[in-house]
Amino acid sequence: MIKKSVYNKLVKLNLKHKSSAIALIDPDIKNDSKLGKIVNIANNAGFDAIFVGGSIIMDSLFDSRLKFIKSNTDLPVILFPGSSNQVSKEADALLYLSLISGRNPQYLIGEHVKSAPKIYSIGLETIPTGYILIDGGCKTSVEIISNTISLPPNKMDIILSHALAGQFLGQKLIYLEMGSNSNKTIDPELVKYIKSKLSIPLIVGGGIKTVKSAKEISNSGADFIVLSSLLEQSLDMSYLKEVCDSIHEY
Ligand code: 1GP
Repeated sequence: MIKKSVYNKLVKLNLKHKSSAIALIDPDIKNDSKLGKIVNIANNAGFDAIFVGGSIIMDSLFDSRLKFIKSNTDLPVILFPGSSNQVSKEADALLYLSLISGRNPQYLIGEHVKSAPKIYSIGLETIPTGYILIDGGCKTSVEIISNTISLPPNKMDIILSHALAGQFLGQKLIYLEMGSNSNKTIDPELVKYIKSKLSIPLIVGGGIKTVKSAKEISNSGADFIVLSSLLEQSLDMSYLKEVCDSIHEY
C-alpha cells in the first residue's frame, strides 16, 4: 500500500481554513493522568493534527504514551522531537527539526545523523523544518537543553534572514517559536513580515492561550498555530473549540 504524504495532507488543510490548529502533546509523566482527556479535546475541539514531543521526558514511557495517542485518534500524529531519542514507528511522520536560530552543530546535523538509520529502517516520513527561537523574555527549556540563544524579537531582518536561509536550504516548513507557556506570543507584525517573504508554510507557537491571540496570529498569516499549555492547563472543550474556530475562520 502506498502511504499518502503527511506533508501534503498538512498543506492541503490550509486550502479549507484560514490557518490550521495543531495540538502539541508532551508525552511526559506530568501529563499521564490527563492524557486521555487531552487526546479527546484534540479530537473533538476542531484540531487538525497532533504534534508529540518535549524537551525532556522524565521516564521511559515515551513510546507507550505515543502509542496511546495514536490508537485514540484519527488525526495525523507527527513527532516534534526534543532529541534523536524521540523517533518512533508509532507516528505518521516526523518534523526533522534543524534549530537554525542557534549555532550548535548538534541540533543542526548531529541529532539528524544519530536518528537517520532508525528513520530509514522504519520508513518514517520526515518533514524538514527550520526551527527558530524568538526571545520571549525568559529562558526556555529549548534554549537550556540545546545550549543556544534565541533571536531578539525586534530584529525582524535578522529573523527573516534565518527563515529565508532555512527555505533556501530546502526546509519544507519554518517554525517560529516563543517557547512553551511563554507570557508573550510572537508579534503578529513579525508573523506578517516573515510570511510575506516566504514561499513555504509558517508554523507559529508559544504562549497562545486566548481566542484573541490565536485570532491575531492567524489573521497575520500563520499557516499552522500550535497550542500546548492551554490544552494541558484548561482541559476546557468549549473554550478550545472557540480557539480552534478563531484559527480556522476567515
Ligand atoms: C511549544 O509552541 C509550542 O513548543 C506551544 O507553546 O505550550 O505555550 O502553547 P504553548
